[in-house]
Amino acid sequence: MKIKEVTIRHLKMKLKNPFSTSFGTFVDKEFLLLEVTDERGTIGFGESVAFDAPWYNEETLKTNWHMLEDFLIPLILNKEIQHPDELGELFKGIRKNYMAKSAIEGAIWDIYVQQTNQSLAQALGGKKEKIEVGISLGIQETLEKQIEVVDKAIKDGYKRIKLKIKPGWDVEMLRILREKFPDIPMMADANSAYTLEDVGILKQLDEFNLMMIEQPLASDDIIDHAILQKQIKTPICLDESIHSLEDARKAIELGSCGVINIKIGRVGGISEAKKIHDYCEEKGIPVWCGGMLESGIGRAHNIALTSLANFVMPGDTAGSKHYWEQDIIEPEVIVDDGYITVPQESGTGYKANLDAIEGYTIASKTYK
Ligand code: OSB
Ligand code: MG
Repeated sequence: MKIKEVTIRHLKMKLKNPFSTSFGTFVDKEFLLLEVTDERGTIGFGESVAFDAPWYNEETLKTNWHMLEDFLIPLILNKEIQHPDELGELFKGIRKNYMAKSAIEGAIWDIYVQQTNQSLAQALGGKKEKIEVGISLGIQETLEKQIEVVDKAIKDGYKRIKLKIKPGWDVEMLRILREKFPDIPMMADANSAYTLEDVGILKQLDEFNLMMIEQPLASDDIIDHAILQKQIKTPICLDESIHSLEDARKAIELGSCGVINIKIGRVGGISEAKKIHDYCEEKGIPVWCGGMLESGIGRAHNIALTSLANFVMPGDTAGSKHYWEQDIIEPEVIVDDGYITVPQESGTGYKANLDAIEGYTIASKTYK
C-alpha cells in the first residue's frame, strides 16, 4: 500500500460515569482519531490512547499531534508499505512517543487486513473465538457506592473485577469488598501510588486472594518492584513500566512481575504487543489486555489482540455501553455473559460510524 492522506481528529466523548484513579478523575475522554487512506482508497482507523494531560505517562494528545504532524506522518506519506511490521523500522529514528506511533500503526493494520481479506485476529494468529472480559472500576466516593458498582458489574457478567486503590483507599476497602464478594476473581490497580516504604500496607493485601496487584510502585520502575515481589505473595502485574519487548525481558529477568498488562498504545503498536505476548508465552508469564477508556476503534484492536493464546486472563475490555451513550463504531462492542465474540470477517469486524465521529469532533486537519 501507499499512504496518500491522513486526517487527525480531536474527539471529545462524555463518559457515562466519571472514572477516578489514584492520579485523577476522567469526566470526558479526549483523544486523537486517525483516518488513513491509501492509493486504492482503502481507509483505516487508528486511535491514540494518550490522554489530555500527562498523568498516566508523559504523552498527551497535543504532544501526539505534534509528533504525528511533524515527524510520523511525513515518514509514511507516499511510502510503499507491504506489512505493518515495517513501521518499527520506519519509526526507529524517533524515540519513545509510543502512543503516537501506535495510532498510525493501528490504522495501517486496519488497511492491511482489509486488503488481504482477513480478520485482524486471524492476521495476528489469534485462534480464540470469544474472549473473557473483566472490568476496571474507578474509585468511588463511598464504600456503599463501591459495593454497588461491583455488584452491578458481577450481575452484568464480568469475569473479573479490578478495583483502583490509593493510600487510604486500600486495605479496609478491599477487606469489605472481599467479604461481600468472596468468590469473584478480583485484583487491585494502584497506578504507582505507593513506594517501598508502604510495604507494610502492600503485605496486608495478601489476605484478600487477589489475582494480582497492578503497578504498585513508580511508573518507571522495575528494580523496586522486584524487591517488593520478594516480600509479597500476590503476583505483581506491570502496566506503566513496560513499553517494549526489551522492558518486558528485563522485568521478567529481574523478577519484577508475575503478570504483564499489555496495552497496544503503551508499547507502540500491535506488532510490538504481539512480540511481548510471544515472549511472555515462552517464559510462562501470563498476559492480559489492558484498557485506556478507548472508543470502539481502539477497543476493536484490543479484542483482536486478546484472541492470541497467552491472553489467559480477562482483559479491561468492557462493552461500549459501560462507557458511552453512543460509541463510534457499528456494531458497538457487546459483552454477553462476560464474553466478547471475536469478529471473523475481513478487517476489524467493526465499521466506523462517521456521523457519530463527526458529532464528537472538536478539531481536525488533513495531511497529504
Ligand atoms: O491503569 O489500567 C490503567 C484507565 C485510564 C488510565 C489507566 C488505566 C485505566 C483503567 C481503565 O484501568 C481500563 C478501561 O476500562 O479502559
Ligand atoms: Mg493499570
